[in-house]
Order: sequence, then structure tokens, then C-alpha cells
Amino acid sequence: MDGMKKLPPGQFETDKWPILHVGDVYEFNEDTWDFTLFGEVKEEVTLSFQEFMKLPKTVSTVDMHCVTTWSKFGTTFEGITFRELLKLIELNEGVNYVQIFGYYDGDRMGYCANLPLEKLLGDDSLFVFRWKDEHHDWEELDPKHGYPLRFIPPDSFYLWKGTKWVSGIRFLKEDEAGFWEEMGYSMTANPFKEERYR
Ligand SMILES: Nc1nc2c(c(=O)[nH]1)N[C@H]1C(S)=C(S)[C@@H](COP(=O)(O)O)O[C@H]1N2
Ligand SMILES: [Mo]
Repeated sequence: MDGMKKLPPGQFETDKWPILHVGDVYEFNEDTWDFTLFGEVKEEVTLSFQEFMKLPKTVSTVDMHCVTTWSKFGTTFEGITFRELLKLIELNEGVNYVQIFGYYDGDRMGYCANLPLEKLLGDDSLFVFRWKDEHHDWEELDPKHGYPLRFIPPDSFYLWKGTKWVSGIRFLKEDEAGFWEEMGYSMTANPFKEERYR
């Protein structure tokens, strides 16, 4: 792995995993938690936590690049791929974008980030519940990092596209800004092209 690390421009490497978000840390309640696939779909689907966690799991090692300039290499995650969720729905014609939703101060749909669908079809695009790295054996995701489930985007996106405390996916024909994008952050957010703002 070492030597294959690629630090995007303007980033520095950290061994620690910093915590960054707006609002309160979501307090998990399995009875009220659910996850909705909605928008440009033939039929909406809502999953309970049990149903979500029964889906096939994938283990994937990814690098995280935060727009505040820290990068953490080589964290291994276990989760459910975005691709796996696609199997549960039938998309309308011409869907090319999604917004991944999560909690913000008790509002289920208070946070979201937009992403292009075609970039989310690999093993490096997953809803994760545990992690490990060089210094830690498998650990459940800390509430501050998005327990019980948070999205980790491919490393070709800054980490704000990695919604914590996820609650759903909205499917879209046209790209629509999310929480940070509304405030001037990049729609495409590629760290290797240093796409921080728009
Ligand atoms: N629900 C939610 N998800 C969120 C955020 C947030 O404020 N709310 N912040 C984002 C930002 S800006 C970053 S950099 C990452 C940080 O993830 P970490 O705290 O696990 O490092 O979470 C992202 N996901
Ligand atoms: Mo961030």
C-alpha cells in the first residue's frame, strides 16, 4: 500500500480520523430508523434497519480527503455497496444523479450531498458500519462518525459527499446541489483537481 498513496494538491496526511459535521450527533433508535429510496423511481422503497443489514456486505479500503485539507489513507470499511441498493428499485428513464440524505439536528432529511450515479457503482462506494486501519482492529463506527450507517464516497470525491447518519437516496435526472454545495462548495468535488468551491 505504501508508495501507492496519492496526496491530492493542498492536502496533508493525518493518521487520526478527525470529526467534522454540523448539528448534533444522531442518537440511533432501531424502532424509528429507516432508509428510503425515492425520487425518480418506479416505486419508492423503505428499508428497516434489519432489512438494510441483511443485504450482502462488502469490505473495501479507501482514502478519505476532507476539504479542510486533511487526508487519511487506507481505512478499511465494511458495509453495503450503493450498487446493492440499486437492485431493490427500478429507476425511471434518464436518472444520472443522486442526493444521499442524512440527519441534521434531528431532521431526517436535513443534510444531503449530490453525486453522479455512474461513479457510485464500484466496491469503493458504500454505506458502512465498521472500520479498521493500521492502528485499530475492527471497530463499530463511532456515533460521531455516523453510527449506525454512513456513506463513504470513492476517493475521487471530497469527504463532505460522505453523508453520516444516512436516511435515504433521492434519484434525479438533473444534478441538484446538496447542503454544502448550496453554500458554494463544488458540485463535482474531485480532490485531485482541487475542486473545492464553485
Ligand atoms: N449528516 C451529516 N453528514 C456529514 C456531515 C454533516 O454535517 N452531517 N459533514 C460532512 C463533512 S463536511 C465531512 S468532512 C465528513 C466528515 O466525516 P468524519 O467526521 O467521519 O471524518 O462528514 C460529512 N458528512
Ligand atoms: Mo468537510
